[in-house]
Amino acid sequence: MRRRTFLATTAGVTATLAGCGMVGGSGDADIEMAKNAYLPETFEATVGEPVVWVNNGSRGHTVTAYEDGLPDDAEYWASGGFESEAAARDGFWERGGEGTIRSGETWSHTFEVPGTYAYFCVPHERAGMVGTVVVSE
Ligand SMILES: [Cu+2]
Repeated sequence: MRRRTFLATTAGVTATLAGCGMVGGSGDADIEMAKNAYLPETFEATVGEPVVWVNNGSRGHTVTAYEDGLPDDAEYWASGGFESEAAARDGFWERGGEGTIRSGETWSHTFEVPGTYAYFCVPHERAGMVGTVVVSE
């Protein structure tokens, strides 16, 4: 198992080192992205522990917070590090897919404020690719 994790990590390094949130292989992931869905659609997380998404599909996906789907006092969060939902949408559609987590890549985010977080995939929102993270202490 450790060997498999190591190989998966090595394969992804060159493609993802420039972005933030690079973590280990897909065996470490909490939420899978494939076929225009997040699995599980609702994930229960803990404050201070990273939540890891992996793209096991062939298309690129994003993990993008709904600005009106954040607990009070929580910061905006999205793959690509955008500061607002509008910036994330523009980054994807106007600037060549910024924020994309490509096939085989992982991305992680650590939640510091408990509560319910709603998020979506920019290119596949209309196909129903939405998810929820419920964070508790
Ligand atoms: Cu998607």
